[in-house]
Amino acid sequence: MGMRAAHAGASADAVRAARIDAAERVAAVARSRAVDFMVLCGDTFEDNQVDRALVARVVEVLASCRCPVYVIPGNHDALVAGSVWSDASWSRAPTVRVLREESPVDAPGGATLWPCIAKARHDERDPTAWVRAPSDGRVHVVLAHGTVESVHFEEPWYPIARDCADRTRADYVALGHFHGYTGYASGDGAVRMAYSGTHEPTRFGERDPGQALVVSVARSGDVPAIEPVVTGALRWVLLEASLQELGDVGRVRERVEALGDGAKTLLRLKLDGYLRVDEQEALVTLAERVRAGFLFGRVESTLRPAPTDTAWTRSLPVGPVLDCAQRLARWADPSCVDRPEGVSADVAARALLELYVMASAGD
Ligand SMILES: [Mn+2]
Repeated sequence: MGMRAAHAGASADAVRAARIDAAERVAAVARSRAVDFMVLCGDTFEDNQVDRALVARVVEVLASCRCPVYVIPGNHDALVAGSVWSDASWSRAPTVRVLREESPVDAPGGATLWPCIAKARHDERDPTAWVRAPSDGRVHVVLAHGTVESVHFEEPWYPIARDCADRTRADYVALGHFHGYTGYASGDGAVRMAYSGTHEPTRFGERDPGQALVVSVARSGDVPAIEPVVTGALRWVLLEASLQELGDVGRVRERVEALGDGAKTLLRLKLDGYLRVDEQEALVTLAERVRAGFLFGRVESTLRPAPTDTAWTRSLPVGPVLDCAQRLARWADPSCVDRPEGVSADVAARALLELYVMASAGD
């Protein structure tokens, strides 16, 4: 919450509002499933400078869950002096509890929580190192924020070992930091550790964001049942296409149209390759469609103009490549009368453009 969403341009307000709406859907899931409790595993907020009115609003949403809610600080909203966690609104919501110490906490349903607290933006230590759950029949749940080892992240801090669930003997390790739902198998193949991902997608290129996880552990030692529930509303779509052949603009247009209603979709269309003169108008129309038909739409183009005549063939080295280009150019001329059987002017023109693409690659 509180992301500036500068990457969403004029749609930033809508993107921020969607995150509150999605939080309300998370609370609705907690109510409808009558869960024992809910956990938020860090980076609830973009940073510790977010508007305190937003903090109060988030507390209000969490208080509407009708179950205890346990929250740990993450590296974006680390437990430091003057952090979001010092806001008075937390103390006004008795069912919402910010965990500030590394010590086990009893939760409803016979669970024991092991909160691993981020106290700085960066840390090179495994935040779960202190946890070792006893075999006492309770359901042990580790709450941690960090980077599971050997996974690439932009923010590779707070390393968490892949065998964390085995080592800590936890029934479940609830993770925050990564934006997409990702589970990790224990030594016996059962998944006892997972990132829920963010409740609402955040940016282009994410995998499986926009969900909450409903996790059920009937008894200590049982394999957790993990059910992802969709809570996000906006789609962030990155479409990439390389234009090479006549008709490619139309094919890209079909992919754009296949996205359907654009009111909840942010679209980045990346184009490279070659644009033919006879498709320039179609491209302009497509770009207008992308800009006007979506909540956010942007075309990023490194298209180069395809040749309008065959003058470029004169720069080819003498030999088979030049011979080939000259022959194709002659066949591509609609008035040519000696094309081999099965070769149309259009096929020859396409082949000539492909030769142009190859000959000019790396220019
Ligand atoms: Mn983080």
